[in-house]
Amino acid sequence: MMNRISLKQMKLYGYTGCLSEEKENGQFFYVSIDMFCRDIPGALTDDLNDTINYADVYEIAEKIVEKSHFNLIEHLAHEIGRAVISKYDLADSVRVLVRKPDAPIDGEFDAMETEITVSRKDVIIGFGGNMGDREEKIRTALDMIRNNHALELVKVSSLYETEPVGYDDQDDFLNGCAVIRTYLEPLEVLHELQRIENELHRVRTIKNGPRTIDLDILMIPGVKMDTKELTIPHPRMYERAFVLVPLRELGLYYGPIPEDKSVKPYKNTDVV
Ligand code: PH2
Ligand code: MG
Ligand code: MG
Repeated sequence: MMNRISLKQMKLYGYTGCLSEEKENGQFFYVSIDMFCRDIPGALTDDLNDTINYADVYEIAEKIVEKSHFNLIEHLAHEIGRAVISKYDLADSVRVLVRKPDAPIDGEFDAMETEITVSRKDVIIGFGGNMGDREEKIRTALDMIRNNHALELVKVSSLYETEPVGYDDQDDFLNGCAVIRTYLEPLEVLHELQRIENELHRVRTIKNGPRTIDLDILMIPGVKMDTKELTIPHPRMYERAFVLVPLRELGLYYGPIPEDKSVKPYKNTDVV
């Protein structure tokens, strides 16, 4: 069950609209925000620090509406939702309604209106590497995820020593998987993970060959996609024991596990 904190029909002056006249003269917008939270500790403690202060949310919305000159009310609503959810970890999803009662259109109407929701999702990732100090690379990559304001590292499996898959003539890998919670879109998460790989000086010369660190999106509950840049679920995950064994440990996989390559618990279990 979800709890909710809402701001209803804030009357704010802004400059969003496709017509140049709208961008120049501006008009009134009515903005409503619903913040859905699994838990609002302040409901129990009666402490303002244990909730989302709606006065602060009002200011965020006011600033964005007054300063922006977007074309679309959808984008305006999305920017407000993003700003709010990124500031308040307590919010699992944020729904933003933007109404434009004076849209410059001939005819009679109550208002033009849009509703946009941004929400947090779990992103399940696999990680691994087989070059240099493997433990150190994994520890650093996980710390970089922890320190990223948009990503919350929720759970990490233990590490496994695994035989290489796809290209045999290389050292064994250290592998594991983790759950990240984030309001970012899948492609944005991918880009964050790639940035971390690059910062750790990832080198990769051959397909499936040696690498310092590999961070792959495995699955996102409720999300299926297949683009040039990103396929979810990961297209080869069900053939790979080095992915499935740590997933099973986290209670995220219950199916069969291929036995062609060995996957052994790693000696040092308190790395992560
Ligand atoms: N990654 C690959 C190819 N093969 N084998 C193991 N054991 N572990 C990996 O992480 C791995 C692999 C491509 O990403
Ligand atoms: Mg990979
Ligand atoms: Mg990869």
